[in-house]
Order: sequence, then structure tokens, then C-alpha cells
Amino acid sequence: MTKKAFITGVTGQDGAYLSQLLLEKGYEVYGLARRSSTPNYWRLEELGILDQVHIMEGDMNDAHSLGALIKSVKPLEVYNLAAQSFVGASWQQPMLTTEVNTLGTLHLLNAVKLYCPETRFYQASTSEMYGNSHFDSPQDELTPLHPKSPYAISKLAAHWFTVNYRESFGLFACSGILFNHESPLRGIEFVTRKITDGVARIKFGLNDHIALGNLDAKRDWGFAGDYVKAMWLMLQQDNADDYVISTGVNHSVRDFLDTAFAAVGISNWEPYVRQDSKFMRPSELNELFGKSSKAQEKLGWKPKVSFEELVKMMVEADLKRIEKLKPIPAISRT
Ligand code: NAP
Ligand code: G4F
Repeated sequence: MTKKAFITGVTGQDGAYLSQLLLEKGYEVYGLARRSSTPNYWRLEELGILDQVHIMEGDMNDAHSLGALIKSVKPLEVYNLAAQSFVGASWQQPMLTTEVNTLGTLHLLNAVKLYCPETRFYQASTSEMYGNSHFDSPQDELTPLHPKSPYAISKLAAHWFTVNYRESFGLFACSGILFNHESPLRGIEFVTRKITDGVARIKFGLNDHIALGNLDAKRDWGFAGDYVKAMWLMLQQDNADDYVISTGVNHSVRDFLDTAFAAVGISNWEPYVRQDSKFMRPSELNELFGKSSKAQEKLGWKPKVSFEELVKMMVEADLKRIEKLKPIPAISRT
């Protein structure tokens, strides 16, 4: 019998890579996509899998549509990846962030409990939940949580609802506490992709600078393609549990700039970067890095792509995209 997986957030970065992984494993993939005036399937198209994913229209804010979809698909596995996932926007839109990230998760947990309680459930939790745990670095499953943004608070509540539905109703519900993971399919507003897109534009003479906020923040950046494997592994275990997924190494935004500009042969990026207070946050997480030894021991999971490989992969992908926009690149004229 075909295994069915239901992915919310299928049009996002992780949704695209997870769809690809599950299709390779022989799953039938059903993906929740919200209605918009312009369809947003570019990631599934870039991976060449759009025609293999069953797109189901619905919204995390609409319990009725979620319930109806879960009832009709009755998936073996549900991956709840949908979110207002941009931390910066969560101060401007705290209610929407909470509705999608917390109440949306609750609608989905209830639908699973009601219509297919045997279904295995994955919740996309986040290292943002730790806040500034400087004295508890690296962070693992036992590190105290102290969220510092509306996004982190919304995710913390969803995390505890997931744990609670496991403990109260016996759902096979797992929470993956994932540290930052990036890829050529990352949204353009996140700092990594903003930098690699900016570097490519500068290289081809389309822009002369990148405007950024705090350059000293440090993150534990891994490759999204590695991280979706951990999501799947969590749902293949005998028991539901929560796991930290990280590389264990962190770098500053400055380090990211060094590596990204070096990939196009620019050793001094300072003339190309401007700091703009618009991109500073009301409350910043200075440093995050995780300890994923539980996942390594119990799931046999390990990150494969290094920081340097990740940055290079992202810069190369953006150079290709920008090259298509500008057939006569500036570099060929210098
Ligand atoms: P992403 O690229 O921003 O994707 C988010 C997805 O959620 C998109 O498909 C988006 O649809 C969908 N969505 C937003 N609001 C919705 C709504 N009301 N109804 C239905 N769908 C909605 O995020 P990602 O990087 O793939 O991350 C996946 C998940 O992991 C998120 O929950 C995120 O918070 C969490 N997470 C991410 C990281 C990371 O570093 N990437 C780390 C830890 C946790 P549209 O395409 O229509 O916008
Ligand atoms: O790329 P970011 O926006 O990612 P952030 O805030 O760490 O959140 C991402 O990772 C979380 C996991 O830890 C996820 F839960 C979340 O959904 C998302 O995927 O910012 C990274 C750092 C921050 O310290 C930010 O202040 O980069 C700093 N930064 C500096 N200049 C900037 C900028 N961030 C953005 N987005 N844009 C800037 O211009």
C-alpha cells in the first residue's frame, strides 16, 4: 500500500526538500498550500517535482479546511512546517504569527486526534525558543527555554501543545528543535540568502551594496537538505520524542559575508555592505549553537554539508539566477 504524507508549508524551503525526499522514498505526497492571487510554487518547480505533489488548498487559520483534508487523505505521516517563519516580521504581526504558528498547529493536532489518531506527527520547532542561553551553550533538549520574539513565543506554545498531545492523548507527535538551516531555496528576506543574492547582484553590476542589520549575531547554519532527513527519521522510531538538530558550529553574519564575497573573488566586502537600523531587531539573539548528540545517537543523523560548502552552493545558485536576468555580465566587461 502507498504511504501517504501530508505536508503543511509545502511551498516553503523545507516543504520542497521534504517533498523531494519523501517522493524518492516512494511516498504519495499531499501538500497544503494557501490560496494567493499568484501561485507560489517556484521551489517545487526548481526541484522538478511540482507535478508529483498533490497540492491541497487550505489554510492553517481555517480549522475546517484542515480537518476536511486530514479526514479525506488520512495520511500515515503529517509534517507541520507551515508558519509565519520570519522572526523580524513577528514584532509587526504578532497576532497573525500566533494564529498561524500556535493556533494553526492546534487545529492540525486536533484534526489528527479526531480523524486519524494513529498518524505520526512532526512539529517544526526552533532554536529561537532558547532565547539568549549564553550560559547554556551549546543548547540541547534540556536547555531552559526563554523566547525573545513573538515568533519564538508562538513556536514555544506550539511545541508544548505537541508534547501535551503526545502525553495526554498518546499521539505519536515529535518536535524537531531545528537550528537555522539554509539552501538556495531559502526565502530572500533571511540574512543568508539576502547576502548571497546581494553578492551575485554586485558581481554582475546590478547593485552596489547590501543593507544589513546586526553583523555580530552568530547562528548555527546547516543545509536544509540534511535537516529534512532528520524530520523523516524522527517519525520512523519506535517511540515519539523531541530532538535538537544542528551542526554544533556557529558563525557570525560577518563570517558569512567573508565566505560569500570570497566565493566571487572579493576579499574586502566593507565597501559593499551598509548597516541600516531598519534591519535591527527590538530584541536580538546574539548567539545560537546546538548540540545534536541525541539525534546522532538515536536517529543516526549527521549533517553532511559544511558551512563553507553551504555558502558556496548558495552563491553559485544565485549567480546562475542573476546571470539569466543579465545576459551581458559586468565582469565580462572589466
Ligand atoms: P518558509 O520557507 O518560510 O515556509 C513557510 C511555509 O508556511 C510556506 O509554504 C508558507 O506558504 C506556509 N504558510 C504560511 N502561512 C500559512 C498559512 N496561514 N496557511 C498555510 N500555509 C502557510 O519556512 P521554512 O524555512 O521552510 O521552515 C519550515 C518550518 O520550520 C517553519 O515552521 C519554520 O518556522 C520552522 N523552522 C525553520 C528553520 C529554518 O532555519 N529554516 C529553523 C527552525 C524552524 P507561502 O509559500 O504561501 O508563504
Ligand atoms: O536569517 P535570519 O532572519 O534568521 P533568524 O532570525 O535566526 O530565524 C531563522 O532561524 C530560526 C531558527 O533559529 C527559525 F526558527 C526562523 O524561522 C528563521 O528561519 O537572521 C539571522 C541573524 C539575526 O541575528 C539577524 O538580526 O541575522 C541578523 N541579521 C543582520 N542583518 C539580519 C539582517 N537578518 C535579516 N533577516 N536581515 C538582515 O538584514
